[in-house]
Amino acid sequence: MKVLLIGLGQAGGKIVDLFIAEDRKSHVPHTFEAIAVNTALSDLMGLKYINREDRVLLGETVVKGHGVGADNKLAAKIAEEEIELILNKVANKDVSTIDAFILVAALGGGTGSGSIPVVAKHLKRIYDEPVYAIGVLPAENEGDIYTLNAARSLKALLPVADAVILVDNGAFLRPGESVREAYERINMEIVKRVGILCRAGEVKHAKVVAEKVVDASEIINTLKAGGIATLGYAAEAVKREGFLRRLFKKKEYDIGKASRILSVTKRAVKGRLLLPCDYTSAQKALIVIAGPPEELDRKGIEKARQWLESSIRGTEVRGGDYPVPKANNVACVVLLAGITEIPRVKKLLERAKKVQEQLATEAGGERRDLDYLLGDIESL
Ligand SMILES: Nc1nc2c(ncn2[C@@H]2O[C@H](COP(=O)(O)OP(=O)(O)OP(=O)(O)O)[C@@H](O)[C@H]2O)c(=O)[nH]1
Ligand SMILES: [Mg+2]
Repeated sequence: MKVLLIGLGQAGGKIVDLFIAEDRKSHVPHTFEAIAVNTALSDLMGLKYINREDRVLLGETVVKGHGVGADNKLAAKIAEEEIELILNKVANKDVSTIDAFILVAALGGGTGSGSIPVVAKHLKRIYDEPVYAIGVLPAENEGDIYTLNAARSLKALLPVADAVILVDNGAFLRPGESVREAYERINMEIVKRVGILCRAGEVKHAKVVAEKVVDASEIINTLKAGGIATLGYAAEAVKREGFLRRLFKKKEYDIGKASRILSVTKRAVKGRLLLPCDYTSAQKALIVIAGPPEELDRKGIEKARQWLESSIRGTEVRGGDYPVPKANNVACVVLLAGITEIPRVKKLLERAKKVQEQLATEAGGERRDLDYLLGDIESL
């Protein structure tokens, strides 16, 4: 699936920059094009792989290139007023060759959080291609304002994006580690998973051919579930068996291959998802098995697909393979779409509601105090 990525804010820009770095290393023809948007000049300057002419500085006259300081309402206003700057950059890309847009931002900050729903809305207005979002939620220990920002942004984003792939910054923390220390690892998890998913259908130009290609329509149809989606991943090392051994012990070898695919799929779903949630509440799903072509057993993929189909609420599970010659592991990426049972998001929204009420009483309280005091003052 050919994708135009738009990284918004600091985290969004960094993640998209990593997408491009990995994409340019891959043996598969380029899958991603990218644009970066920010209100902070230094963040844009810090990017390494996104072309300079594909970087957009917003709100220059308002915040003078210094960022919006976690004020996502201000960021939304600036994005709305200066949307043409972004749309012009998009128009400079050859949109007719892309299958989808993916907007990437941390939802807890200011610039990315505030601008992502605005950009999604305008892209939907102009283009027929689906508009997806990757939204990074703050970890629980990141503070009230980030929680409120994320809740507001999610509320605005869900009705306009075709699907929102959520990532929890807290999901990948090791004991005693700060979120900042984990950024690189989290960003790599996102890029690896989404990269495999999108690249899987693009190998058709290479020497090897997938048995069951995961083309753009498979991903798009899965994400038609709408709402919230997430991704699972697991991998298992493979021992390269010699040709003769494979030939003479074919049956045994095939059973081993099929059961490996099933077990790696189960681990991808039940292990660490980008967003912890109850996977059985998914409405649709897509399984991609990547690895050396001789390991991608058709029956194994079918078994894995049937297992997931019988495990989730919905009934539509797709499956395909992504041959990677000389790979030393079999990896599985699972896209779970239309998920509804997400305690992490429920908790975030409940906390955001409390924070909002607290802020309102503080503001209300101040107003009452002044009114009360003014009542004692004689007017002119
Ligand atoms: N996963 C991940 N999260 C990040 C990264 N950098 C920042 N964050 C998280 O992103 C949130 C803050 O959003 P930023 O992207 O820094 O903010 P911004 O969009 O640039 O907005 P302003 O700086 O307020 O203008 C917090 O939850 C951070 O923990 C990163 O590289 N990776
Ligand atoms: Mg910033």
